[in-house]
Amino acid sequence: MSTRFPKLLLLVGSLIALLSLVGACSQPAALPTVPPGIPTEVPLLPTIAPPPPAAEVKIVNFSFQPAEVRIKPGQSVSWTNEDSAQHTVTGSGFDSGLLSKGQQYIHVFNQTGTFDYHCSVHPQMQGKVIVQE
Ligand SMILES: [Cu+2]
Repeated sequence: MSTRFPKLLLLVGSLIALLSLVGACSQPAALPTVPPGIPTEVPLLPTIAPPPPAAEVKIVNFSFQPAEVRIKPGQSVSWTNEDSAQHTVTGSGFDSGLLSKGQQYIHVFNQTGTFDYHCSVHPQMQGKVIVQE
């Protein structure tokens, strides 16, 4: 009996030591390992969403502002109608259709060149996209 007690004490002691060790190991894992605000998921594939437009044109007071923008091939231009009147962005190979107030049209230009466009409702409204390397 006198020899079992120290063994039992040793067993309990080592059990407590083991439990505190497990507790010490599992506790940091319960804490957030990534600071908030940093994305925890890294996409494996490149994101499908296109990059933001390289140039932004506003349609204001029956005009394209700015009337001329320069971008590189593969980049896009966005047009946002801020007039109450409907307008279009119509060029060779691209056409927004009627844009109401607040509507946006984005077109990607993959080839170099100068692309004139106009509004099909108001042909005096004209603009130009210059695509060059
Ligand atoms: Cu127009």
